[in-house]
Amino acid sequence: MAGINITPSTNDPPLVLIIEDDRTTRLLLRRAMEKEGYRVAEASDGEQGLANYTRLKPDIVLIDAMMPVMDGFTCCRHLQAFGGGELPEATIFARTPVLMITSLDDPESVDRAFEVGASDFVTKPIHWAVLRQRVRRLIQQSQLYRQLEAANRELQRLATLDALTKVANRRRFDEFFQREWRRMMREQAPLSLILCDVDFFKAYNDTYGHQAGDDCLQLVAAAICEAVKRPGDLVARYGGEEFAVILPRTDAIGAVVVAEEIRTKVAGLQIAHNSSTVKNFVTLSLGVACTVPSPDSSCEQLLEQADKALYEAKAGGRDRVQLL
Ligand code: GH3
Ligand code: MG
Ligand code: MG
Ligand code: MG
Repeated sequence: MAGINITPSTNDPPLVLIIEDDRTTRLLLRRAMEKEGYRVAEASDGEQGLANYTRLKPDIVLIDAMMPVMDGFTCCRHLQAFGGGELPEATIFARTPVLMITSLDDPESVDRAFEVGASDFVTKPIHWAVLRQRVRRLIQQSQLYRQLEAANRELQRLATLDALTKVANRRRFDEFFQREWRRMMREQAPLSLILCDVDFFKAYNDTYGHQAGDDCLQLVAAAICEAVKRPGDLVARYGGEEFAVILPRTDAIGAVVVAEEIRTKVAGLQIAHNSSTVKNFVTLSLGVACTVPSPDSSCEQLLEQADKALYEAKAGGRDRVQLL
């Protein structure tokens, strides 16, 4: 997974929160955990345990089942609620693990412990080797799960970006376009699309080389992003030297204003282009289309319309915005 950098949020040893009303047991638990190299926090009943949990965000909770004020089962149920309430079974590993300490002569409490969301249990009198191993395994599991989640989020982010220009890629464009099409249909609001194409880009590559061409595309993409300001808009690399901009809730007049702003920004970069026959710097041609989506039209039609507008902008002399 080259290029994906997942670092743990902290290098501190894991923090164990011990919630236990019996002082002696609490002390023994603390010693055992400190011997393993963990940091330890304590609480002597469920209520205090909840307060410490939210304040300290421990990596694991050891909780006694039988306690005054609030027992371990009730406390455990509340702890799960902090992890996102009614989570599906599959996300159980996403929560902070809770190890319940039950009485050996009380087999029903084991069932109850799992019912309220405990990750595992040990029995009293405590078998210290068993406790150590279970704590170690639960911490490892939850750390691994978090790393996987972070890697997954990073992969998803990378999968939607164009590697060269860092704007959205074609796949993200398609997804976004269809979603906004449906949303604007529900809202009966206009959806605008701008297609931007670099003028005489083949000649640019031939004159200045492919590397300069790549650099140019990066600058153009950044300039387009500068001109597109609303957080609900999307700038994407549509392919090669073409970029697409999706503007939800924007009418044709608004879209033309944005397109002009893009054209001006890119021209303003003043990237020398001596093989261009329109200007001696890099310019864009832009096709704009707008519609209020309806069930008897399609997003493909809007795309075709923008493409046609772009063609007309090219035919009309390039370095211009054309609305269709
Ligand atoms: P027009 O004004 O009609 O748009 O002419 P054009 O030369 O820009 O259009 P054409 O489609 O003939 O050429 C597009 C060029 O864009 C050809 C291709 O090599 C270049 N290109 C596409 N993707 C990339 C890229 O990622 N990097 C570089 N350097 N060039 C690219
Ligand atoms: Mg107790
Ligand atoms: Mg093109
Ligand atoms: Mg071109």
